[in-house]
Amino acid sequence: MTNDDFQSWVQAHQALIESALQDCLPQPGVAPPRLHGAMRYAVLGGGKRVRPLLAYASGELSGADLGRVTRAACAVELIHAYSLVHDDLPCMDDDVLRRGKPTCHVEYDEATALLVGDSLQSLAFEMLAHPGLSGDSGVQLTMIRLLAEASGSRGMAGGQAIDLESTGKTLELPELESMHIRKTGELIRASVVLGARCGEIDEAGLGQLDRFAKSIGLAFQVVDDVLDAESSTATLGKTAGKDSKDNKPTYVSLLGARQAKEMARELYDFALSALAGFGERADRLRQMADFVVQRQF
Ligand code: GRG
Repeated sequence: MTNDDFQSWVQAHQALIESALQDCLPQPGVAPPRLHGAMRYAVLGGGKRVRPLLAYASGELSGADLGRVTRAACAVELIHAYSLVHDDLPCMDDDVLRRGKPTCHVEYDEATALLVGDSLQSLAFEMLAHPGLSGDSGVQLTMIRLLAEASGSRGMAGGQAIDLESTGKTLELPELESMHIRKTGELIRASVVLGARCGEIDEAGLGQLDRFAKSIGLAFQVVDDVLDAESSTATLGKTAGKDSKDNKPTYVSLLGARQAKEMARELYDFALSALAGFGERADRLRQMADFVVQRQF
């Protein structure tokens, strides 16, 4: 598969997820119109859609039906969008720019942004509980539980709690890693596993994918820290340099930029080694691993 082929695959699947998100979000005319308008503002027309793309890539590996993967991909992207809206609130990261436009609470108001996050979270589980998601209700329940665990207090929300507590403190590398495995890694892991679960995959295969996803999830965060330190607000579409301004421990503050980049490379190699047994079926996931570590925003 060439790089051109990958670029067209990314664009086609970004268009597919955009259209599915357009359809699953309530229309702005539906009551209450302000909340529904704000939900659409927070989700549509922005973002790289890394998590849906990972779900599609692992769905290709397991021979999954595209419609099923699209539902699972919507669920993870809705959870991600909710987390960004809440993360930007004044009581958390207090940011005014996201995906190149004013954050949800700036464009609307804080109460609306809070409800946007709540409602996106509920909609995510509605998508996953859809009767068309899986032919096997046991597998579907497993998928619902997986997303609940990945996004809840033992996963993303828990990671965010540790992040808030650690501002201004010095963390050791294992503590930083444990925070990011929860805050960023768990949802990335869920994206990969949910995509694969939409098709046929055995336990051994799931184990390999899990190893891949853990490494690539952490690599994603290391790259995020490097970009925050080295890139511009215009390129990122969000406020650059915020981590050091807010005195947050990051891979760059702990290791320096050069070593952080080396760490991302090691995690990338580790992720690829986890895919070794899959042969060509995992080529999209390999390309997604490149995409994650080479991204510029
Ligand atoms: C509020 C429960 C709760 C959780 C918030 C994910 C998160 C936890 C906060 C986001 C803040 C942040 C910068 C996290 C680091 C990595 C990350 C998730 C970056 C944003 O994800 P991208 O780059 O964003 O995939 P786009 O806009 O492309 O979707």
